[in-house]
Amino acid sequence: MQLSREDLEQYQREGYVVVRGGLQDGDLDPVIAEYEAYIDKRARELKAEGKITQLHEKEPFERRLTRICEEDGAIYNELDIMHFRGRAIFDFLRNDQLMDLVEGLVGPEISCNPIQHLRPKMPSKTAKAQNTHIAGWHQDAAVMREEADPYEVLTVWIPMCEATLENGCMHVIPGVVGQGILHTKSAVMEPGELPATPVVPLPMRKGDVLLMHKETPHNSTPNLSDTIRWSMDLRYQRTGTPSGRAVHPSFVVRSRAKPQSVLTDHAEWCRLWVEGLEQGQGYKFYRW
Ligand SMILES: O=C(O)CCC(=O)C(=O)O
Ligand SMILES: [Fe+2]
Repeated sequence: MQLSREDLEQYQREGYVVVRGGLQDGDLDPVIAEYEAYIDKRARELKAEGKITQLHEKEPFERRLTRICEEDGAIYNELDIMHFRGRAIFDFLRNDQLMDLVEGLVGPEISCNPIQHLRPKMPSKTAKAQNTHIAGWHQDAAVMREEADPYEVLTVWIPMCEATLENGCMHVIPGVVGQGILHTKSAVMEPGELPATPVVPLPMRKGDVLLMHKETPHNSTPNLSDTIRWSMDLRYQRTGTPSGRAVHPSFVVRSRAKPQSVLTDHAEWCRLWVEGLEQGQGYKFYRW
């Protein structure tokens, strides 16, 4: 699917657009299956080690990890993209349908930005404090280093199950692009730094894709449901422009000019991340 003229106009005007049904189940299901298989394998290991008493095999993807983590939280910290480094998620980062949407805003020479996460947002009532993942108000530009300021980095937020008001969907403040970084003290915006424009909540279904400008303020609210809000947030920039996190690997995911530059070697991507994570130790990721 290509972005329509209306999508492009909305993005230019509001600083975000939700593309309804931009992806199919077939695009996301290999990633989900890879995570399900890993959680199953790790649950069996934890049970064998006596750390959990039950496998919770019958629970769906949206609940199994919560049940396991009530007894032992180890798996939670192993799932983010740069630590997990699965083949299906690596392939998804250059998924054709996704690239077609990204190309509409970034152009045909696209690199994947290392600020990329897969988040199981756990129900607040049972999660440990560090696993609730309630994102305070921020602009993504503020989590990138200064060298990226003059360039665009597109945020792509993708729910892997339904994201609702109850389970903590995204919220944006529309129409504030062009004023630069509004944060003055920290990576979370203070109430006085927030524009007075009304907030737009963005409930989304699996298959919907949010494309968001890096200056658009956004947050996500607590997960008040009893299931996990699984999502990915990825970022893409024009190849050759700064990622804002130079110590971690960017790599080419689409190129019309040099198709052979696209990184398709999973082992090489894993190597880049292992090296980058090591080099990133002690690196100042934020400007505050
Ligand atoms: O997933 C969330 O709750 C927040 C994600 C976010 O801040 C982002 O995608 O930039
Ligand atoms: Fe963000």
